[in-house]
Amino acid sequence: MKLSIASKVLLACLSVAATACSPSSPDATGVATATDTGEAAAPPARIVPLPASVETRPGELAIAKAVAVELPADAPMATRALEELLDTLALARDGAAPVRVRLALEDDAALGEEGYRLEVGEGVALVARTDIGLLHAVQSLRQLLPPTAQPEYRLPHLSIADAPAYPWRGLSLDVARSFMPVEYLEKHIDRMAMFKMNRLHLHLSDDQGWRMEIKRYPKLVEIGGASAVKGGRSGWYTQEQLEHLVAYAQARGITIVPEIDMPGHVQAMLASYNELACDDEDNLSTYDGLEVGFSVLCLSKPDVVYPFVRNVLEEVLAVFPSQQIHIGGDEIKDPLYGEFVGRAAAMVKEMGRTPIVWEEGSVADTSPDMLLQLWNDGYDIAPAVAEGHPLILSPCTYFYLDHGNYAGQPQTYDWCRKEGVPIARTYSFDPSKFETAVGVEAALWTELVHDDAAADNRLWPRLAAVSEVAWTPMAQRDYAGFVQRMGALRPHLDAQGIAYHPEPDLGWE
Ligand code: TNX
Repeated sequence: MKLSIASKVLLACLSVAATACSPSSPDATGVATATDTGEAAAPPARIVPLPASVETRPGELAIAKAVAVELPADAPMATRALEELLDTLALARDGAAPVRVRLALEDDAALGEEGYRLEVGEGVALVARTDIGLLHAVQSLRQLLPPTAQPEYRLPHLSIADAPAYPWRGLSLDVARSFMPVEYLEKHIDRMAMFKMNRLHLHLSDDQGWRMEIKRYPKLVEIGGASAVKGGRSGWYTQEQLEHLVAYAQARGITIVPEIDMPGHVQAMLASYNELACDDEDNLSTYDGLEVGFSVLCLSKPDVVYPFVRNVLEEVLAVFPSQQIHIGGDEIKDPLYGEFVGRAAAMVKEMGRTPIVWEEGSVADTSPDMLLQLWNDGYDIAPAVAEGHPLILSPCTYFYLDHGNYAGQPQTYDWCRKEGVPIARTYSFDPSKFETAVGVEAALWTELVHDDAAADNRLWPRLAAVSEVAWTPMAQRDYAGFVQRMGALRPHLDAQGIAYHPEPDLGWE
């Protein structure tokens, strides 16, 4: 395969630590076991996603009341996470405490961009090359500890060396069909961070609603923001709220990737600004149904459509610093479709960013530095891979979380897989079959998901499986081990107030 320079650069900046992601394997179940130290033995090291290597040693470390903390000056994300952890566990910071928790940045190339080492012995040492690596180490430490304050904590003596297989570990949330409040998104970001996920893709526009304030075109939210799928929530975000969310996510190691879906899925846009439709268009009202693929920007009016698209993108990019920007491109048949994708992608590039388009965009004539998001398992993506397009993998039979946790779950779709998408199915995906994959991304479409509890039920615990698919190489994963480790992490999900699906496979019925 020949990759263009741009594509190589993109892959290089996305692909983190594949080399550092080596290592030794855990025991057969993937669960590192604690040594038998008597009655109050430390719990086994149960971490999701499974680290590259976990070695436990005899002995354990007891911690009570306070720890001495050593922090590097320039690791704000890890520092914030550690302080939050200590607060949650009611552990004071006291330089004279017998147990020392030491976070250090070391310029060791073997650690890679996101890798870390975690040692528990006489004290606790977390080492990484970057703030993000240290943040991952803190998340692992957090999972080794209980989620709420206890009189005493016990950690098994161990060494963890870890790094992710893929740099893109994402979730796409459809806030367009049904709006999700900022407070929910904040909670959700915290939950994703616990599983070391790092991309939150917000599907900000669709036929049923437009969710981002665009100052130049206020009717987008006045009209499009007041609309939603039948039974769903309407609403929209101010640019200030989105900037707040971007910063909130950034502080937790997560990049928010915005999507404005074009040139189809645009009824909310057409209802707001009728001139974007062709003159013979007679349906210009907002839409609350479930159909897809019926609306399109009038591509034979380039003088109207392209300046509008450019102006919208300019405001989107000003709010979202993400290097990658999603411009949609799904489910539309129009003779000018390929030209539109080419021109919209070029605009994003001119603005210094990298476009993402749903798989269908592969028909457009673009350079390979455009990312494609694969969503149909059977789509012939091979030609695009041969051209060097990096892929975000979201095949619907594994990752469409609007499909049931089990076959026939009420209020779920089954168009992609009639048996639903049970957690074991999600877990079984092997991304390595796709040569140019940068990672995986699950998707929660919200035609049938209308409140926070329903979103929690569809996302959890399946999103934890997604995190492991993206983090841990296939050869090291095993479902039985995952089941055990997730079983042990249930109190952490409870402590976060997640209304998860009571998954029988995890013994959560
Ligand atoms: C397909 S995947 C869609 C969405 C729907 C979803 C429902 C994709 C790019 N388009 O518009 O919401 O199916 O499962």
